[in-house]
Amino acid sequence: MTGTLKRLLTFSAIAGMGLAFVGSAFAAETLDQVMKRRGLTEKDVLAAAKTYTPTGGRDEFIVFSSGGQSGQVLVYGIPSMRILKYIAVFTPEPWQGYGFDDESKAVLAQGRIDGKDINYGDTHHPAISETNGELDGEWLFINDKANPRIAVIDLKDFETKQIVVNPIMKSEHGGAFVTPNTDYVIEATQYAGPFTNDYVPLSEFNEKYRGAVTYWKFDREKGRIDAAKSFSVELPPYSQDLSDAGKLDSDGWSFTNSFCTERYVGGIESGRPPFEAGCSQKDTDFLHVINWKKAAELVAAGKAQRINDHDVLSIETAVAEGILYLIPEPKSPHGVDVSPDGKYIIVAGKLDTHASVYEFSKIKALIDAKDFADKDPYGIPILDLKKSLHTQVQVGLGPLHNQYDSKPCVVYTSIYVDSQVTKWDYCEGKVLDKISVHYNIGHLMSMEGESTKPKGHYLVSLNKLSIDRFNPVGPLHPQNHQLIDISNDKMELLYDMPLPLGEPHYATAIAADKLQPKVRYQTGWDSRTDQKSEFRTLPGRERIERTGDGTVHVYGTLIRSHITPEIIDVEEGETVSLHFTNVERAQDETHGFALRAHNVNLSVEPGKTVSATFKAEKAGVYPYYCTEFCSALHLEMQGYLLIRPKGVAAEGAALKEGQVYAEEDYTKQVKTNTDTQAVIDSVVEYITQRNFKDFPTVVALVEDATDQLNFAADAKKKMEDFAGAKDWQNATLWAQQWFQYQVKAADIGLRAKTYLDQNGAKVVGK
Ligand code: K7E
Ligand code: CUA
Repeated sequence: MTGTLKRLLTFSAIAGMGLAFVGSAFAAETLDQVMKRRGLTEKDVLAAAKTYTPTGGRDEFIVFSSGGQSGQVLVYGIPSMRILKYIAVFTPEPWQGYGFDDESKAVLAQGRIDGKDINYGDTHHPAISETNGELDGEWLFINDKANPRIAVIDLKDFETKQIVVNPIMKSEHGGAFVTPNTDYVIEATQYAGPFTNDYVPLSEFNEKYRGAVTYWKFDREKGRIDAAKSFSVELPPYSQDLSDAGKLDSDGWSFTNSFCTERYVGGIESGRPPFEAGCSQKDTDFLHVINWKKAAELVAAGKAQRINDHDVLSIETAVAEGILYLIPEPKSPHGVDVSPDGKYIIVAGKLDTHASVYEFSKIKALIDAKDFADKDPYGIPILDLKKSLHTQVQVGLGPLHNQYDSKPCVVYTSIYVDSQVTKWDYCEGKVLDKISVHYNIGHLMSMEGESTKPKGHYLVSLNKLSIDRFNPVGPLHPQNHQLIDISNDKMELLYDMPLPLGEPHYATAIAADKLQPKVRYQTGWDSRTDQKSEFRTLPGRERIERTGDGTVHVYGTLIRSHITPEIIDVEEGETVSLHFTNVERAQDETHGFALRAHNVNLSVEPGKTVSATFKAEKAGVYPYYCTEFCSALHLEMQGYLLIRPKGVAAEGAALKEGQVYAEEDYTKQVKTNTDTQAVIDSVVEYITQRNFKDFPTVVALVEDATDQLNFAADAKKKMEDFAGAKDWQNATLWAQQWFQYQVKAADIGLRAKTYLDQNGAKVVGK
């Protein structure tokens, strides 16, 4: 048996016995001793038991959190609070090759504004796609407040597929929120601006600055937003804020609140009282109530205006057709959240201690009876506040957002100024419980709490400040997400998680079993367009082609442990277009590709094809290598890009290394390989005698091992040819290459064998 294999086999045997030795050599601490040493109370230990997830364990819920101004989405598990991934969305991110390969650059380019790259986003509100008001786990949407944009993320591979730029807004906030069947993704303005892209002086604020709600049409079959079928409803310049779509009883309607309906424009530099003073003069702002279903029909009937190549229903049309209404809401509101049954709409006002519960049936009755209290300066009917309300409840100082429990009538409201979460009953109108959080909570999130079927169990408090909660890391502190147990009458704080990237605003959680992401791509896949890549290639078909326009296309492959081609030879001034396909079929065998001085850094997951195009501007030597530690010979996964000065001829493979190997080296290596093959054969026999086809994981491993053995056969053939010509140097090198493939096949085979052993495979055919 060869050394390497012996090591692999012995290793697995020892790993199996390992546990038996623990405990005898050292006297382990008891739970009591650990509690004493670390100063833990019984309550702490109980909280730990509720969150601790043993190795290999899984979480019940998966959270998608906004990454704030990092322009990314953070993914973590509940109850463990372990971070699983950052999804690159509006910001280049090297680990995922996002913004470094041609395919993802094309996605980022969709988000350009006035032709300019915008390399960050201020993400606020992620939304998971819904079917009949329930989260379905297929798609994720997130907004960019700073540069009004919405991104589409596919939850099959957790990759950003599309970015759309709002055609009329200059600022936004109230997105992304989906309608109950994800027909539309809602995006509402924040700071008003002119719809056109030219200069409009602030003296024309009331006349020419506008807010809007955009309803982005989502084409589920294509998995993309269809900009041509999307539309907006024009609104007054009222600083619209968050939105929510109606559901069940209120399906077809959407709700958007606002602040600064004073339409105040600050200017402290010229002696005017600032925005913050002028924007809080009135006691109430406006909740906007919009019939989006009817709005879509009006647009289809040609009642919209075209502005910047986009359909916009004017305020005038919206009022005339009866699809737009206003209701006063207490001072400077923030969150607006429709109850799971769609019957109530809860609004929390930052400068009011109350949460207001509006009742949709009352709103609808007032609209049907045309019972209006007033009109705003733009002619929009205003419904009476009292007549629209179910109740108002004093919940604390600075209420912001609301999330629903699985128990009927129970809602949680974040209380910013008091740094608390208030649990209350919105049917009866009474407070049930309060808990302190650390500190200054913004949003809060319950499990599927925005859907028609909230799941209860947990709540996360997304705090704006962490102050003294963690080890200090300088003036810029991490954010603090606090996990709270809500399964009992009293809320219990379980865990603090520092989030070291951006300021997350909202987050959304879904039952983990609703997500079914894939483990690999179909070979040769362009993951950004979700089609076979025209640049894919297969092992053995790697090639370098020059096209008439001076472009050198490199069609390469990546597999443990080499990059093909290993030498890329071009002339100064040529354009180089690299295309690499990861031809692994194994799980988690990603290869990277980093090239010096060209800003090329690729992540090529199994099956994926990615490209990088650049100009070979400066003659020189540029090493490249794989950035993922993918196998024992990962460091040898390397190559050179040679950029020759103009007119200098390529050298070819006229390398002059020394003659190292003689015939006895060759014979020795062949003997090793033959012994190794016997071991592989025994593993193969072990696997094939069992019902391995019942285990998809093992089937994938077997495919992967088969690939490696096919490569081995190819190397063996080359070895034999050189041996026939008595070229012992090259014959021995190919014998060693054959051995490399064998080692990889054996490694995979052993993984498959272990899996079968641990998962109760049965012997078949005997
Ligand atoms: Cu910060 Cu929803 Cu943008 Cu509130 S938002 S906190
Ligand atoms: Cu591939 Cu390292």
